[in-house]
Amino acid sequence: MNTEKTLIIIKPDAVQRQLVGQIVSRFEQKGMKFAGLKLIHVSKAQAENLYSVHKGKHFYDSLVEFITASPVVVCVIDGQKAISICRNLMGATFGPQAQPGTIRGDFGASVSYNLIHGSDSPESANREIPIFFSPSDILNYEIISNRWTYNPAGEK
Ligand code: IDP
Ligand code: MG
Repeated sequence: MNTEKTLIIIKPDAVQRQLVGQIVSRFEQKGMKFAGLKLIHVSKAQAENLYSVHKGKHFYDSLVEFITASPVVVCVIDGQKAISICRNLMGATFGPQAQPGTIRGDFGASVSYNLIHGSDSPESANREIPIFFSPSDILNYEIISNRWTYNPAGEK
């Protein structure tokens, strides 16, 4: 079975608004497997590394300040098509534009406080995950109910 890993961060606004449980539930309900999950305070160095692609943009400094301002929950989700499935569950970047039914669409009204980060490609995931997780923090196990979440015969 072809699986991929993605980095999900439940951002400071979501932790402060006590939405962690509801956001984790969205991923669990979809059948996503958490391979890593921890509450941390992001350091400035980690934030600058995570957001290095945005260095120089008008929102960069406030983004680094925001993500380091209060604890976050960092997660690794592992599954077939996990990156696109998680991005779809998150919704569009800006709360006012995100569709109802998505995490940002249901919980977010702000552009910069948008509750959640998710890797946008396998390359991004491979770069982002080691910023927060050592290999031994990422667990390899089966979710038994996934026998009926994905067709075991495979899908095109
Ligand atoms: P994404 O989180 O949907 O992948 P990116 O374009 O990668 O969106 O931007 C990273 C983060 O930077 C966003 O999640 C948001 O917190 C912040 N951000 C992006 N564009 C803006 C902006 O125009 N104003 C304020 N914050 C922004
Ligand atoms: Mg992004």
